[in-house]
Amino acid sequence: MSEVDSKLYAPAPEVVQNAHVSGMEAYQALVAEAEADYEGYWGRLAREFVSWQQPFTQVLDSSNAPFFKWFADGKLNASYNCLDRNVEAGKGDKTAIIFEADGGEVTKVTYKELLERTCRLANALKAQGVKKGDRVVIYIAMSIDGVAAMQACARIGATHSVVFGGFSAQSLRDRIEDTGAKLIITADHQVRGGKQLPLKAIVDEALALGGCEKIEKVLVVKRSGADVAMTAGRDVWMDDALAGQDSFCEPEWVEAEHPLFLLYTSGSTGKPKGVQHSTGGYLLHAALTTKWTFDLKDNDVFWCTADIGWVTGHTYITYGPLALGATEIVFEGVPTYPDAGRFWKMIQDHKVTVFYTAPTAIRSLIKAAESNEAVHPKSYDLSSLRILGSVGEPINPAAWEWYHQHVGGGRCPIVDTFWQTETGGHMITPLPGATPLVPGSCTLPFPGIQAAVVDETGKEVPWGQGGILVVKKPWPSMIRTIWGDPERFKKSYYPEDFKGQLYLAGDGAIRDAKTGYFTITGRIDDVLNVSGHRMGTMEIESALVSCTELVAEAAVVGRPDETTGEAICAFVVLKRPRPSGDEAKAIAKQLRDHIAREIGPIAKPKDIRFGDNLPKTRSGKIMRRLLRSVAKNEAVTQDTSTLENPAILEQLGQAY
Ligand code: 6R9
Repeated sequence: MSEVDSKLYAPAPEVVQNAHVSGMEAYQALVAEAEADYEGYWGRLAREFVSWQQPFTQVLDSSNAPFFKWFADGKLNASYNCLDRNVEAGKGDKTAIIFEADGGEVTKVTYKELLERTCRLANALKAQGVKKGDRVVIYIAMSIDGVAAMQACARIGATHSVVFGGFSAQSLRDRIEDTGAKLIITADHQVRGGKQLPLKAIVDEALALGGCEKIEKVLVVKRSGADVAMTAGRDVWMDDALAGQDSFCEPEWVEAEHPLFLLYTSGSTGKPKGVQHSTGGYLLHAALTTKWTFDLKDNDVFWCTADIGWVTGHTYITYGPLALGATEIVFEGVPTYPDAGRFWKMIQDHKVTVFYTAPTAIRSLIKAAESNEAVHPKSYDLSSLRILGSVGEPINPAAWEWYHQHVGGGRCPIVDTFWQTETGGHMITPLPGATPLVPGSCTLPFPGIQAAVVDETGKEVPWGQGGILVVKKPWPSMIRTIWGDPERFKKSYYPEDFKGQLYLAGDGAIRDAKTGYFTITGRIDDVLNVSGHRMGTMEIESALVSCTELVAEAAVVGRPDETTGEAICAFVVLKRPRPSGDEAKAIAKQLRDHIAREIGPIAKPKDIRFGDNLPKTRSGKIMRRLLRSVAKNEAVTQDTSTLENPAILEQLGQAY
């Protein structure tokens, strides 16, 4: 066997046999079908996977490219597809969600109950004045209410924008303002890792910052029951809003292109982008990829550990599994509470069959398991598991092998799914009953997705040569635009360099010379991936310089980190003399706290280095490549002859 072959994990015959996409021939046949008749392929699947109130007559409309439209004259409702349709199919008493709270209490809801809860919430939203086309911001932790809130918005044609509960008041404010939302759904608190953290108080703070004058109402779910301030006329307890509401709400039939949600993500400039998704095309890909990538069957117990504040939680918690009528876990807490065996215990308790998590979680659990046998997966019965998934960042082969052996017992295929907020669902991923796996590679495009690796001119490079990852054809669940900024959408994703013909993912990739398998080599723009969270370096830089009493100038780069994938390193020039020792430590803490307030704790730099200046070329450009070497504690090998002030390199050697 060659080097490459020895690393291949072919799917076991019993996995292939029962799979929805069974064997490589079946995969190839789908790829060929899409190639032969692209629109025919997507049209067929759209009819199979989505229930339309009014059928579409045209699959793809490219007349205003790159603002593509899919199934444009079709009408549907996403919540009808996720709830009513399952009840009508006789699944009313099937468990839709198994919710496990931080403290371990378990609540289950059936499809019938989730439909009723969603309908009452939808009626409550209407009673508060929310109409089709309005935006609703959701700032809440992992909960049945969170899922129901998203579904309720979809039901009445309101566009939801979920803001991750770890974002600060400032970030929340920026998003509320950008969406022009009318109403916010939040909770009094969130509970994570045994700690009670504020949500409502942060909403109050965000609204007090100004710019959110369009907000009329704030609906507050009771989670902690502790006292929170309520502003008369604006804030309403969810229980009061729900009281007396009917348990059925007629779905609002919307056009396929109607914006289902906006989700903010980081780009290479300072301002987060409001990624706009459609209803029809998005729902199709959510359902389709959930079924094929996870080979999901009716008796599966599916668990995606992502937060609904991120796209993974949208597609693989709120929409995909429910559209298929599956049973899924929603988990409020964190993987390390009460101990680092929490995931394994939950898999054991709920007999989870398909488990989807992030490499950063796996890496931190490996560390914990290695030093404490009690939290090692082998101390739990994980025999229910059938398929494992990974998402958010590259999974390093060592973590892959551990996940495969210790969590999957050597028998569960791992689907390493590459995709983005902008793509709506999986783009490059193995299919468990078809694709032979290679640790560290996301393998091959999902059938119908035409991914390629190109050079700067847009020409495909030979296999074995690294380049820029692009998608050659539009696909149903693609980003429709950046909310309020169509020009930025075009520039970011369909750049002139590629004559506006190729979707630019923002990642580098290389295809294996023999198999053509894709390996993602990381972002090619100024976006960092820390624990699977996307952050723009510019965003963090602006947060730093907004600390005007302290900071004169700042530059942020990433460096590799064993646990979090990448770590944030900030280089800072202060408005006062360069500090050292305890003073530097104290200022570093002050800056981290400032960033936590501006963006959220996830954006706190791991290293802060102080200099009298930043290394710049004579024309005044910050030498970021050089900063990356410094951040890695590497010897600087770059040419520093153009450096304005070589002495500062030494100053930057110390990280706080
Ligand atoms: C779903 C999600 C997108 C960026 C993406 C890439 C990285 C995601 C990956 C992966 C390697 C994988 N990424 N999955 N890199 N292998 N399987 O994570 O969306 O938060 O928008 O991040 O994450 O760099 O461009 P999002």
